[in-house]
Amino acid sequence: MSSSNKVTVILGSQWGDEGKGKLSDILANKADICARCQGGDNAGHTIIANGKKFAVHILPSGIVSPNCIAVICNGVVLNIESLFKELGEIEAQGLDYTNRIFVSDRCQVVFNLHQLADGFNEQELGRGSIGTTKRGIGPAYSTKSLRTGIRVHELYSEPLFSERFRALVATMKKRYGDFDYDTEGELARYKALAEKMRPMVIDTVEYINNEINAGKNVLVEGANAHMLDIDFGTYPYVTSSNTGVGGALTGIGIPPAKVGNVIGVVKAYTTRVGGGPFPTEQLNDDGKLLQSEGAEFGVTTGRPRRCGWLDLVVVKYSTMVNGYTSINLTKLDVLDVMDEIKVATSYSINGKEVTSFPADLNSLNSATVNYTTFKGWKSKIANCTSFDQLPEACQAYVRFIEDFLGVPVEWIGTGAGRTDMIHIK
Ligand code: 2SA
Ligand code: GDP
Ligand code: MG
Repeated sequence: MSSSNKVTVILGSQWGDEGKGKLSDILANKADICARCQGGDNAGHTIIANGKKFAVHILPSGIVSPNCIAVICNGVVLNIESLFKELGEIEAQGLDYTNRIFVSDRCQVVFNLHQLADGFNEQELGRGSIGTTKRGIGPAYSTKSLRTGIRVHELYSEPLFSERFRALVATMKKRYGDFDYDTEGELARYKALAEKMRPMVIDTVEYINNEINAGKNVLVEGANAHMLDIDFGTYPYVTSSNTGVGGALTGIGIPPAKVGNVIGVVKAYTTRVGGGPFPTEQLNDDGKLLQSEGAEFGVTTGRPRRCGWLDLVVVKYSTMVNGYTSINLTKLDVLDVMDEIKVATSYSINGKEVTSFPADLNSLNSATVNYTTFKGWKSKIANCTSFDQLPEACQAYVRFIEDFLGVPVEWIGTGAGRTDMIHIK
């Protein structure tokens, strides 16, 4: 590999759960490093490989490939308990992770305090709640911005860590009232967890940049997705990080010139978990069919996912921001049963046609969605291994998406397993 080797970034283009984990796993098989750059254990990435099912939340999907090194970079908010729980699950599935997992000394730590705050915030919002995963993600990014958060390297510095931890508890109690919390007991517990993690902690900024310069193949696995981005998503119904290519740069500490391919993962229909607008949602039999055929349940919380038609306004917007070089169209097989399939191509708001996603959620409430309708192919595509083998109506659906976005569809998911993927070269 040459020293001009570029990083590949995998990003969710909709509201998450597009199937990033599956593509990450496929590409991680040939990668030296698979890195996470943002989010925390709110993510839920499923990998089905060699007859086994893995669900990772905080770990990069590359952990499933025996020769791939998994790196949790500075932009991630890290729940150390979740890290060890998942590593235990990985080990129980027969995988050895020795010397294959590194954690950035710059990560912000998610304490159970942040999880409590997440619950309190949601309670306060009542009917207007975000529908978070209650993993403490928003509060952890909040204390990062407030500069009261604690970074991994601080865990190893006394009396700094104890002082900052006690101060964090005090601030939380001022904000949320005097909740029950064994500060000294928790502090001791976190110190023990930190010691257990110590061999994994490195300066990932220096490590990854050196590895790229040495010609290593680095894969970045985005978590959550474009419409959950704190800047570009359906604010406030979003997560608390930048989920796009910008988040990959700042979340790892690499210059833009080191990024090569940016693969946008696009589910062949749309799903969303939690509250917030969803213009193409189908609260009818079509939505129910997508939900059951696609087995649409949250990997982290088990919540049923809301379902609707593919929204190309969303995907075009996400393509504009992230500059996808190719698309992985996933779960196309789920549409096998549909008589007809709809795709949103624009919205009409106050009599005007809108082709980019508006910032103001109120204007979305009055929007009508303009659809293009396709005939269903009504046959199973699970055994198709090339584009030519797909039924004609199915090919037309893929070509339409490709033309609309102006980006080639390079991968097509035809089932949940590692091998259920058409690669168009
Ligand atoms: P948070 O917990 O603060 O990040 O929640 C804020 C919003 O972001 C959504 N969110 C997600 N949406 C889809 N998938 C996610 N991961 C899990 C999965 C979700 C699950 O893979 O299925 O199991 O429920 C994820 N994580 C965060 C969340 O629903 C809020 O709308
Ligand atoms: P992620 O968060 O983007 O990694 O996606 P999730 O793992 O949360 O959800 C995607 C779900 O779809 C998982 O259950 C995957 O096993 C499954 N999946 C991924 N690709 C395909 C596909 O092409 N077809 C089908 N039927 N299932 C898929
Ligand atoms: Mg998911």
